[in-house]
Amino acid sequence: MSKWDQLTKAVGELEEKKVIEILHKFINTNPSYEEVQKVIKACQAGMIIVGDCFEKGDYFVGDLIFSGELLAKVIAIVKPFLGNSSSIKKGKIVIGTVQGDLHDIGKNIFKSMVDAAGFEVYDIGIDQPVSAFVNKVREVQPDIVGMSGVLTVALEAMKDTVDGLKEAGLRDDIKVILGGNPVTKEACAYIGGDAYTANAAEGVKICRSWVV
Ligand code: B12
Repeated sequence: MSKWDQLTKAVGELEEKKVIEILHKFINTNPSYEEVQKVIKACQAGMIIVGDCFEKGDYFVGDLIFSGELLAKVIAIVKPFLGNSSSIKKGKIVIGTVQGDLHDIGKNIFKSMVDAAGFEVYDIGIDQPVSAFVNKVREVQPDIVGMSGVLTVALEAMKDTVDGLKEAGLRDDIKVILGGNPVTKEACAYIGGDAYTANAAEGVKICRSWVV
């Protein structure tokens, strides 16, 4: 089994000791940005196993909470290897998890990466109503708005948020990127986003392409 499969399995089985052991060995190799992406991918796959076990009734909400804490530790360990935040900022981005959704691990990963890529990041947090996005966009006039959501119901909240930005007359001045597993091509078109992804590194590439 490859080390990435081992990591996926250890995250899926909530084996904290094993996860931390694999990561400590990994960071001792002074990993590149691309290698850190492999860690994130492996952990994301592990979290899908956690979600599947929860759906089957083998794991409970307490296990979801534990998996969230475990992934936060993983991100703290690999964050120094995601690159240095550049002092010359390339663009502004407002990010947040939409109303009704409390998940923020993916958002926080994207935040760390887009910050390291040189963006000025304004993170408004989780479970954010339309008004919070609208107010922040009015205040900081970003180039991009990033919305995160992993619950199916987040899709409607994303649509409401994009509609709210339209009603406030702000939509035409910004690009909107949607992040999270439930966002498909069709969902993105329905919501009115400019792009979508379930991969933070791809999200960073898209954002970069918008501000060059
Ligand atoms: C951990 C977890 C929790 C934790 C979250 C802790 C935290 N601080 O975030 C807690 C315990 C709070 C939780 C609660 C619940 N959860 Co939960 N949870 C999960 C779990 C296991 C992992 C999510 C995760 O962090 N994945 C890892 C990250 C890295 O992946 P990611 O979020 O997709 O992010 C990546 C990309 O999508 C992208 N990205 C993310 N955001 C953004 C934003 C932008 C702008 C960009 C560009 C990119 C980007 O970048 C990331 C890295 O590549 C998932 C299982 C799954 N399959 O996802 C269930 C899951 C999402 N939860 C689920 C459920 C049902 C719940 C609860 C309703 C459970 C309950 N009965 O209380 C509550 C809902 C609370 C709420 N209102 O939000 C379901 C959702 C089902 C559905 N279709 O809606 C899932 C799918 C589990 C399942 N299979 O049943 N959960």
